[in-house]
This record gives sequence, C-alpha cells and structure tokens, in this order.
Amino acid sequence: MPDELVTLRGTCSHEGCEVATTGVCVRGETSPLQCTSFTSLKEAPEIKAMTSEEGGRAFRSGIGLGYLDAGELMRSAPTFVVPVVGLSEAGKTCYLMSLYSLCLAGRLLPELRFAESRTLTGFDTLLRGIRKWNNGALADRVVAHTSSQLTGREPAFLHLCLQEPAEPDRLHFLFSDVPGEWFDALINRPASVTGDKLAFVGRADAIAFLVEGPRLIDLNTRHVELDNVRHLLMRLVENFFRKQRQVPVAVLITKMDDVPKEQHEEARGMMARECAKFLHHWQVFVCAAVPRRPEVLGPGTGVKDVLLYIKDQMAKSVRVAEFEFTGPAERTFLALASLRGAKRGS
Ligand SMILES: Nc1nc2c(ncn2[C@@H]2O[C@H](COP(=O)(O)OP(=O)(O)O)[C@@H](O)[C@H]2O)c(=O)[nH]1
Ligand SMILES: [Mg+2]
Repeated sequence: MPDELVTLRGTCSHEGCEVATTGVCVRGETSPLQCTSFTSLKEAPEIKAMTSEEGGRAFRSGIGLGYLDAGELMRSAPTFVVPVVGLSEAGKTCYLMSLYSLCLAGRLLPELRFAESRTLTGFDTLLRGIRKWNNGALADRVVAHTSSQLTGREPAFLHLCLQEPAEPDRLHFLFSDVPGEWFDALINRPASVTGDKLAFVGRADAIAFLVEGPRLIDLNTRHVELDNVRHLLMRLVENFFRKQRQVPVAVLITKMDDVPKEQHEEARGMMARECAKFLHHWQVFVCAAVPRRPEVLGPGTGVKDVLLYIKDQMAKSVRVAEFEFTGPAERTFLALASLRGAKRGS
C-alpha cells in the first residue's frame, strides 16, 4: 500500500490547491509532502478507512470507483460500462465533467433525466476546475491531469444513473476516467496494459473514443494524429474484440471550438474514413465539451448527442450484458431492450 498517499491528511496554503480533497498537489509535486505550502495534520482514522486500498472502497485519485465498488454496483443493477478512450489531453476528463454539468442543469431532458450518482464527490472535484473560469475565459488547465501515479494500477469509474422520463428502469452507466498514458502504452507496449490496467475495455458495452480536432486539422500534427487514431483503433479491435462482437463506438472529435466551422466537415470525413476501416458500429460527433471559444461552439456541444447515441445503441443491442468485470461466465441479463418488462436474471 502506498502509505504516504493513504495516510496523508493536511491543508495547503497555495491558492487553488485542493490537495485536502483531491490528494493532488497543484504545483506538481509527486507527494504533497514535498510541497512547501502543504501542512500535514495528524493522521485521522476515518480518512484512512475511506482511502484504504485494501478495502477497495477508495475514491482513488479522489475521482471515481475502483473495481470493488463498481462490481458491487453492477451486482445490484444492470450497468453499462463505457471506457472513455483517448491519448493524454484528448479531453476525456472534460467530457465527463461536461456530461455531469448537463445532468445537473437538466440539459439531458427531455430524453433523459439525472437520477443519481455514486461518484458525486468525484464529479464535484472535477467541476471545481470549471467554476474557476475567469469571465468565461478558460485557464490553461481546467482539470488536473489524470495522474497515472495516483490512480495506481486500477481504473477509476464515474457513475451516472439516468432515467428516461416515461420508463421505470434506471440506467446505470460507468464511464472510465483513466490516464491517457495507458492508451499510449496500448499503442506501444500493449502487453503492459491489456491484461491489467485496460482489461476492463473487454467488458465494454460501448466505447467513447476521443481525438483532438485541432490536431487533425493542423497540417503539422495531422499525420501523427491520424497514425495514432489508426493504431489505437487497431489495438482496440485486436486486443478486445477479436473473440466477441464489436461494441458500438462513439467517436468524439474534441475541442472543435478551436477549429474554424468551415473545416468541421473535413475533420468529420477524416475520422469517418478511419472508422470505416476498423469498426462495425460507429458514429462521429463534433464536440466542444469545455470550449475556449464558446462563441464558436457552446459549452457541452455534442456531449448529449454522444450519450443518446450510446443509450440508443444499448436499446437496439441484442448482446447479452455481463455481470461485473468477470466476463461471459456470469451473464445474467439482456441489455437495455430486455430490461423493458423483463426482470433481471430471467
Ligand atoms: N478548446 C477546447 N479545449 C478543451 C475542450 N475540452 C478540453 N479542453 C482542453 O483540453 C485540456 C485537456 O483536457 P482533459 O479532459 O484533461 O484531457 P484528458 O487528458 O484526455 O483527460 C483541458 O485542460 C482543456 O484546457 C474543449 O471543448 N475546447
Ligand atoms: Mg484525464
């Protein structure tokens, strides 16, 4: 157990640092103890219990559920797992943050309404970043970098429970929020992550795949970006969907407020060509989750569309959803279509 992290408690005098709740030093120190602004308090037993790695109940990184808690949720209710895939800075965490703010603002209506979340603390921690906007202008970083070190070997999942107003069933979603470095490793050293850190991708019900729009459009980065997209899609298919049906993939072209509108179709076309080579069920979305230029695309552009696409695909799916992360052995209920009217396990 990384003692230093689990027993750490204290306050920081550095403006904007929320190490007390997030465990993350905004000045970039590996441990808050190395930061001169941090004052360590005596360890409190209740904090230790909350963050115990052994108990598996941790809000690891202060953000999401670990496998144990996610598993518990999945045993109690049909749950859709949606890995959010993309290299560092693609906009994964901002997408989730934006999704949560749409939930709170009732902006998923009329199709969906927000019922609950078991990761409110995690979402709120992320949202604090957004609230620090200065007159609508984004700071350089609106969310803390999703740290490999702090999230450890396990992925973190953010939970949203949504309901279609006319339907009785609640739809539970678990979105992964994992470091982009893990997907770098999937491209360059797949064996280092496929059996361990990214194994949950094999349990996906749908995938959200993110690529940075401005990097697709900029001729200096386009080649590298398209190469990354191809490699990442290829690895996903090879490593997780060779022996089972491919799941639907929502492809998000992010930060499109930074791309002139005349070039949006060009970006969409580029991604559509790549998707057609590797994927069976996919749709491309132009997004601006947390725009720097809200006058070009408003906050949350594309975010709801992606969620509705995923939800609709679940409704169409005849695929058998699985219980927990354990794979086919414990298949218990059909996907969304069968939730209607059918009791779980029947
Ligand atoms: N212009 C623009 N920038 C964005 C948008 N969403 C995210 N970003 C920027 O991209 C950076 C990286 O986003 P983040 O969600 O941390 O990426 P992650 O590494 O994939 O989780 C953020 O700090 C934002 O400044 C967007 O919609 N528009
Ligand atoms: Mg992140």
